[in-house]
Amino acid sequence: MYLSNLYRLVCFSVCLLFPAGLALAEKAEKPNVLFVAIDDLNDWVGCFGGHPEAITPNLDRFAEEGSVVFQNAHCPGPVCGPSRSALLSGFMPYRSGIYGNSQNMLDSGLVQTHATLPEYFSGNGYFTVSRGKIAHRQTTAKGSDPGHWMYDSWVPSPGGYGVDRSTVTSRDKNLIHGKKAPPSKHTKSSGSEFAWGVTRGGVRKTNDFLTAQWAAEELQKSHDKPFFLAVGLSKPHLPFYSPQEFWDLYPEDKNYRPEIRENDFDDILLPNGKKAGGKTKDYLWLEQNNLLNEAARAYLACTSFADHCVGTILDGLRTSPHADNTIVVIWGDHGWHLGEKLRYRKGSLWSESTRCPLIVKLPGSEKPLICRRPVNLIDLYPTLIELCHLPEKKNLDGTSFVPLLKNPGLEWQPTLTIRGEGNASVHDDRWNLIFEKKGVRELYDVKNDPMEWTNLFGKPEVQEQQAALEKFLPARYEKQLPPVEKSKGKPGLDETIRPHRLKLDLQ
Ligand SMILES: [Ca+2]
Ligand SMILES: [Ca+2]
Repeated sequence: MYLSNLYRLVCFSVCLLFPAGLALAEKAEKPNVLFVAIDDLNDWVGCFGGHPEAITPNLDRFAEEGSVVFQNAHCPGPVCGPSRSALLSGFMPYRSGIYGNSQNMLDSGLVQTHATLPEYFSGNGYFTVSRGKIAHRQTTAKGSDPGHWMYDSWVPSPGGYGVDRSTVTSRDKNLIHGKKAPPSKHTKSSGSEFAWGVTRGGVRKTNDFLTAQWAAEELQKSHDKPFFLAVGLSKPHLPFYSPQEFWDLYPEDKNYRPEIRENDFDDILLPNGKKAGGKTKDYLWLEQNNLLNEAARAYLACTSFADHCVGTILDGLRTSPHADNTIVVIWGDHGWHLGEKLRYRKGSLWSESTRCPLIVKLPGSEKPLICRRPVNLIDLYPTLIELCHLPEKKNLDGTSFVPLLKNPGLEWQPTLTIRGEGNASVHDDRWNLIFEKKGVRELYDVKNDPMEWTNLFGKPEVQEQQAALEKFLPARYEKQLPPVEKSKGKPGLDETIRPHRLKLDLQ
């Protein structure tokens, strides 16, 4: 902070003498930010080591080009809404009351009085621009709210994925490769359609590629101000639709399933002694139709497609005038189960669901580093403030991890993930402690038991570690905010939010 104050003083003095020189000095000093979100990407990425067959050459190349790969990064909440709302607002779910996908961050008193991350950058001299999913889309009484109001410029995506219906497998529709599957009790679903298939029209017709191409073009532009460019890719979020060429990377006859233990819940018990879980409907439907392996293959194909789009964005940066003065942050909003703990999807406090990809590259850095210290997406707001020399912002829940970018082996505090009001996990370098409101308690030695098969909670040999981690659990949880007010069919964006926010005296 001292250095940055000194910098401002020097700039101020220079400004008095050479007003035109200040703009130049500031522009040279302030790095741009390229902020790339990948929806529902877990650690099945080469440089994260989560799957031996994952083919992600673009993310891996980027990791090798002097990035810091955070292999033990976690989400504030294990679904889109709370994770992204926390990252963007800077407030953890237990403080904002945003625990699920049905709450709008604008209903939080904290968000109403504080600038979000893009707003803070805009208010401090940056040009902020975005396309694709960064915030979790909500509705308001006046229309749609995809977070457009946070940016100086927000570009809508065309949306939708054309798919070849003859290739579609869908649990919700009970279809296998476009044909009716045998009758099943397990088809009824809530949430996104559990489906996969091949897109029509090739890569260039896909929403994510168009978004990536837009970002690459945006990166060629020159601006008077430093920029904060936020790009959101929507895959590998369900349904797993991807172009044929990415399916072709994964031969059908190979095994892609992670190792699964049928008795995994024998040691995860409710206070009444009953097992706290078992096979979910997704799992049962896939098992009934012998599709467990194909589901994993579909996710991998979709991941390779997302990686291709990341490559398009990064190639845009490499050939741009900003290549040497841009901080790059690539993040996934949470993890994803593909059969582990007998389930699919996200939303749990096991590491499969809380761990998310996070890669940060500073301008000019050439040495690739791996950081295994526990960090969290909540830390990005204060980290980017520090990296871009913006004024310090008080009250944020995260901690700047700038010291880890220079020395990834530094001692570091454990980090939290919140799932609903009253449920939390605490991760440190080695352990995952899970506390649930309904009384389930778990402790895993993730370092030696990465699949979290053996629950050690309460065992005498782990008492010390357990007690140390329990200290990091939230003392209280803010009450969950009410679900969003529906727009009652009003089409279009809610255009009243940004003018309202600009009028506020935000902290
Ligand atoms: Ca997500
Ligand atoms: Ca177990």
